[in-house]
Amino acid sequence: MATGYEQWVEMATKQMKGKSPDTLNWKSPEGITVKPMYTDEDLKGLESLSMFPGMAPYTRGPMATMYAGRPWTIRQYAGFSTAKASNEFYRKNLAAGQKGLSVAFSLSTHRGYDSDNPRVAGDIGKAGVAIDSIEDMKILFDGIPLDQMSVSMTMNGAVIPILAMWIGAAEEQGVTQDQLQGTIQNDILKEYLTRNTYIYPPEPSMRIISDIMAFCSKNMPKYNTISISGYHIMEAGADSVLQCAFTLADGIEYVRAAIASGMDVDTFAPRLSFFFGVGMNFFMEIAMLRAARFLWYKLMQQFNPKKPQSSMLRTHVQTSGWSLTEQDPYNNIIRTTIEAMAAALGGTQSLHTNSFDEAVCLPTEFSARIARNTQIIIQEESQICRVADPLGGSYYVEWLTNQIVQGAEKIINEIEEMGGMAKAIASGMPKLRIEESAARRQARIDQGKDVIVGVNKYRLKDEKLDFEILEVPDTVRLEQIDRINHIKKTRDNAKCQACLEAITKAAAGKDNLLEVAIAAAKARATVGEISDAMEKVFGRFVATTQCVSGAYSSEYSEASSDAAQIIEALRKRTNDFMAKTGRRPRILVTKMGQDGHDRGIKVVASSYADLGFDVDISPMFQTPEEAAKMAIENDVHIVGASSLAAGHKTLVPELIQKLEEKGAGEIMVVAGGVIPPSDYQYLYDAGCKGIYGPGTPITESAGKVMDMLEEKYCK
Ligand code: SCD
Repeated sequence: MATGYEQWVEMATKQMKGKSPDTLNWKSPEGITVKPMYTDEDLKGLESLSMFPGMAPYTRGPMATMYAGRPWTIRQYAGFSTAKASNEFYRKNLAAGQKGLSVAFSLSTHRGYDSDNPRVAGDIGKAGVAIDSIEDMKILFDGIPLDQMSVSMTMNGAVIPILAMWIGAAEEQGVTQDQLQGTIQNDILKEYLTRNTYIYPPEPSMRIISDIMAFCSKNMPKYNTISISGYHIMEAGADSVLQCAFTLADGIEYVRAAIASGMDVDTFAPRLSFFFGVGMNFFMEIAMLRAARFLWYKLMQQFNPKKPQSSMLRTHVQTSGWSLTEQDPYNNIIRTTIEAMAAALGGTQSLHTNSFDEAVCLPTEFSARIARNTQIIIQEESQICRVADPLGGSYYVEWLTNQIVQGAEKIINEIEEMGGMAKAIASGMPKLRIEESAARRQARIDQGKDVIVGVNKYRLKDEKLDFEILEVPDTVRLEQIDRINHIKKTRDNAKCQACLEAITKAAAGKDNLLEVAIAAAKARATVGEISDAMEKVFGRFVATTQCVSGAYSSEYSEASSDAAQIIEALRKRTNDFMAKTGRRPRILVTKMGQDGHDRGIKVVASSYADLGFDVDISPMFQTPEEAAKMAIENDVHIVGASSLAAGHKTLVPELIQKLEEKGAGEIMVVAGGVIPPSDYQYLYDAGCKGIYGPGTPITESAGKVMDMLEEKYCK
């Protein structure tokens, strides 16, 4: 008598007209082979991961009742322009059902620069709110009771001045430190890995983290001292196994640093929190969150924690910004809903849902409302909150959870053998793995193997944007500069200077940096001044740029002959160019301003190199002047400027102008990234030769670049 499974195989084979159901197996980006059907047989012999929600090993969630007792926090990440404008936005959102705040800071603030610093002229208030002093911070939270509102702040580089200003602003509101609740991102390791808003080198940066943990565990017991972030790792291109492994390995490194600084694990570990990114691979995302909780529990046991909370992974989730498309952008509402469902079914504690227009511009009030209501509707209409971990016991989900545990554990062991995550990052291993994964993904999309609706399939013939675009005016910078000048004129300068000297002394010695910075913040020292006071001792970190090779083209090795032909044709064109001109086409890819998102340029650089270009990558955070100088020194034909943080209208025209001023007007400039189509003409008028928005296949942009180069140099 055939078993149930054998009968199923027979039936499936018949339905597939004789083909084996194994032909439906799908290999995920993580390298996991997913079958079309799972049974209890698939769980045999696997480590048992699932117990009860709220109980170790927490695979099923950190709380016993999960959302049946209290749903996740609807916490939208936002901030732009001035503190006043952001404060108004927050208050409206809270009145409309948002439950917690999550502050996005200006990139200038992230990097410890005041708004009057010429390096950041193109960044002020564009991708987050500009904060220069405690006065700005007080306005940001005006009318928002900080003893009741949980506030998350995404800050890593300038974490000491910003946290100090927040604590100071709360105290001036009459709120004591022990009443404060919220989270500071404070995760510097992933900044070196992907996000790039670091200021100091790794060693003093790790000391800053330990100082914050020590201060907060003593004075702010309700405060989450770090948000160990996988989100940026995913957005940089990591698959779910890589995201899970690298994030937990970062976490372990922080635990070790805190213990090495003399803290007991149970004093700080209960207030470690996490942050994951969730994309479109629905069940994989759910399994990743479950696997991360299990693995964190398991990894933490080496430190012998006594409190259960010390090994309980609590997390915030953000839906994937990268999965949003500029083309047919209302599709993004559907994508975000699916991703939000995955986050909820994976058991997140807090959630941000992206706005549909984020591949084009900053969210408007309208798009932010839809994003927020996505969560409210799931919580209040769908009834999915009624049961804790409703997918617990699903053959497929449990099996997949186990696959991610095994895959991530392997990578974590590899990192342990290298001596931990700080050493692994220094070796470049995680960065290269992430970039390789990103380049492969791009190649799969460019070939249509991975479908993106509206981009590489079902593309609209006529794309037109029919929604409002939010633009931050350049006057924000001038307003901020006025405010800085006023503060410097009206404060007690001698007192402020003494506080800044105390910070430099603490940086060189052992005093707690946060404690001395709170005094400086209250004495009206600015973000730039407090950062500089530490920089005197710590120095500023400059990253070296590495790039993978071969990952993009290797995805084409098994590609359809059409796709392989496109690649071959482009390679032939770059070879012919060399034959005719004596040099390969040479491109400088650069990031100007303080925008740290470098996935785009890394993918472009490694793919263009695979296609036969000579590629130079500039260091991060260039001024237009520096980028122009490098282009000339490297004698490139063309510069590709990537902008994802709304600085394009200032930075790209300035680059073109600087090239002309230096007598190198023949070097062409093209731009890519998040640039609203309504700004295209402005950039063309300024002399930009091409603009390649999100979703442009590499083969398409490279083809257009070659058209221009051949026209100019080969005719
Ligand atoms: C929860 N509680 C329950 C319960 N569920 N009590 C009874 N029954 C239940 N079922 C309790 C908890 O114990 C807690 O109380 C309180 O309710 C709040 O719940 P929580 O789970 O702690 O939720 P929250 O306060 O929202 O905290 C969630 C995190 C926190 C722990 C994850 O760290 C957080 O808010 N993180 C957000 C991070 C963030 O916003 N990041 C944005 C990054 P007690 O506290 O008393 O125990 C954006 C970013 O980087 C974007 C990209 C970029 O800029 O590059």
